[in-house]
Amino acid sequence: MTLQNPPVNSLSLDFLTEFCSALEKLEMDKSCRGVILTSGQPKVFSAGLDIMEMYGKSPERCGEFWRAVQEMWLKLYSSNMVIIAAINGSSPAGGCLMSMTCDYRIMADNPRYSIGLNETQLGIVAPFWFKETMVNTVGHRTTEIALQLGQLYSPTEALDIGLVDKLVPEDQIIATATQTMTKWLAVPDHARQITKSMMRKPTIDKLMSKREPDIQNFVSFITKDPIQKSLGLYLSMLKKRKS
Ligand code: CO8
Repeated sequence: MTLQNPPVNSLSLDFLTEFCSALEKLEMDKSCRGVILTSGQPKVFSAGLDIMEMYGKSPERCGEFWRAVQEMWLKLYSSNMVIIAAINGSSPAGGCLMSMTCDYRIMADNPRYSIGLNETQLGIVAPFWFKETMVNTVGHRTTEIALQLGQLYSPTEALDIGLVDKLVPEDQIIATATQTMTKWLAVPDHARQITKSMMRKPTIDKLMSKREPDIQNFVSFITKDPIQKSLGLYLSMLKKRKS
């Protein structure tokens, strides 16, 4: 699957809805056992959640957006397919979350790219299921540091802490992902799927049982004046950086 939402594959409500429906089709297709997730945009895997969906929007719209973010995470994290991330560009915040839901992460070895959960840098807080996905990937202590600092890691640093599993030159990323997929698909599906579910079920169950309070929590947090102000400042910083 190639993410195509120019310019930076930000995860808007429309894009998330389309992504979930495409993933569901593959999930139902018995002939599809694995997915390689990559970006069709240069230099960026995904810029994470579309900040414009969280800025100046009504509580109802924010709630609808957050439900779609939850849905994306639930579909990816609980997928029966083997999902390999071919991270061919920067992958901050929601982009990093998306990558961490995959079974294996291969990143392009380009020091200009970065990956991590940088929410605190925007003045916002990564929800418990973002945090738990990271704990499940790199461990508690590394997550504690990474989340408080809102740390973005270079590919080499990300490999060091286990946030990605392999670095390759960018032009070899799809070939490497394909070879890796062959290895994963050699394992009998049912045994691998039950094992995957055993590892991930407690985190998935936790969000499933708290979906509505998590939406309410997001809406009341994101619509607060100081949080809106932080997001506004961050957006103008993004624009200024460009000029
Ligand atoms: N959302 C919306 N617009 C974005 C985003 C985004 N996440 N990222 C970039 N853009 C816009 C830029 O403002 C710019 O717009 P314009 O052309 O109108 O000026 C355009 O996309 C292109 O961006 P750049 O020029 O910056 O592109 P580069 O190729 O130089 O850099 C990067 C790409 C590295 C991805 C860079 O754009 C960047 O760092 N973006 C910000 C990434 C980020 O911080 N995302 C965090 C989103 S928050 C999230 O995912 C989790 C939130 C959890 C909420 C929990 C609350 C309770």
